[in-house]
Amino acid sequence: GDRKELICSKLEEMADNYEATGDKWRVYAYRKAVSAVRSHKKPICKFEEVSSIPGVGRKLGDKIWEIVEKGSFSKLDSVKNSEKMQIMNLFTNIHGVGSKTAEAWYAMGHRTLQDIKDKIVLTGPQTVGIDLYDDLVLRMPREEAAEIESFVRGKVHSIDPNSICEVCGSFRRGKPTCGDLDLLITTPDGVSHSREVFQRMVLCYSSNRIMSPLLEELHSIGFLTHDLVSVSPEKTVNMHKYMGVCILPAGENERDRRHRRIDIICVPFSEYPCAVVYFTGSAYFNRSLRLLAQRRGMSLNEHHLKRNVVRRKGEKKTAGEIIPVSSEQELFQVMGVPFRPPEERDW
Ligand code: TTP
Ligand code: MG
Repeated sequence: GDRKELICSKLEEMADNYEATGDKWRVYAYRKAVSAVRSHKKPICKFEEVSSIPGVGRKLGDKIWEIVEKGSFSKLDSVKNSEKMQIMNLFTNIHGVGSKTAEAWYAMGHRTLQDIKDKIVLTGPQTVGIDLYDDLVLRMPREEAAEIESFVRGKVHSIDPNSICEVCGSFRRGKPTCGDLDLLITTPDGVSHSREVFQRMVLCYSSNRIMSPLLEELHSIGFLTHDLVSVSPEKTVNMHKYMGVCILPAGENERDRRHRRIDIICVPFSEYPCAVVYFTGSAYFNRSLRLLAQRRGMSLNEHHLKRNVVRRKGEKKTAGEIIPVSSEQELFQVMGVPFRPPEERDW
């Protein structure tokens, strides 16, 4: 029979292991292979089928064939069972801990979460990450993400009925589970294409008028339970970014609610299309889009698309000019890329 789901789950698990050790290239190769296997239309029963999948090289092909033949993946089993890998996974699953920190803690001889609690001076976000470890290690079902979204959207619209509030991230890409909820907020300002200084004022205005009261209310009703990072436009570029933890009120029939990660980001209306594309992702898709922009003498980030950007040896020589775009569609069009719906933006 077809073993696609088994193949994908084993490769995905291997990618997670490599992520914990910081091996970015292998993570990339394995994730890419997962996506190639998923979108392969025919069942995979013969070796020739494996090697014909675009994006799967010979080495990975051999591994996939092992999974097809034996139903197991010996390299994954040995890596997974190694003590070090289990601990690296344990540590990197703490919010705010990357592979370098985990590696350092391991080298210092720490092996358990209790070791970390007792012997490490943690950052604020890491402390939250450890306190809520059992909840935050889990991805939330799509249905719960939708509930959180409509809950927050209701609050946003009761503050300002004209504002626009949209979930991005893995939810918008149609994923069955989400690591967090990425919520983007903006207010139509009627002055979109005017000077940057003016837009900054407009952002500060919506940040004061919408974001601040929103966050205050969500805290006061106990929906937001922990703050991770909050950067307001006075301190940073054109964006008010809040990262924290929330919990839905328990309904009558629900099992206990869990804490979930939520990001709420407020941007000026003129930057909304670029922000939507960026926060929809995936991170891999964003990288491809940025490279594509560069090849056309443009540059793209979460704020703007710019033209006439001259680079020499990868370094920007001219800053370029902002190309105003009013929608995602227009952004793709100006870049000369066929539009891709969010569900098709994993790569
Ligand atoms: P995430 O919420 O980290 O990613 P996600 O929503 O795709 O997946 P998950 O279910 O695990 O939450 O970030 C949201 C988007 O921001 C992501 O899809 C693309 C963009 N992004 C980058 O482009 N580069 C990055 O390094 C990160 C962290 C995010
Ligand atoms: Mg997300």
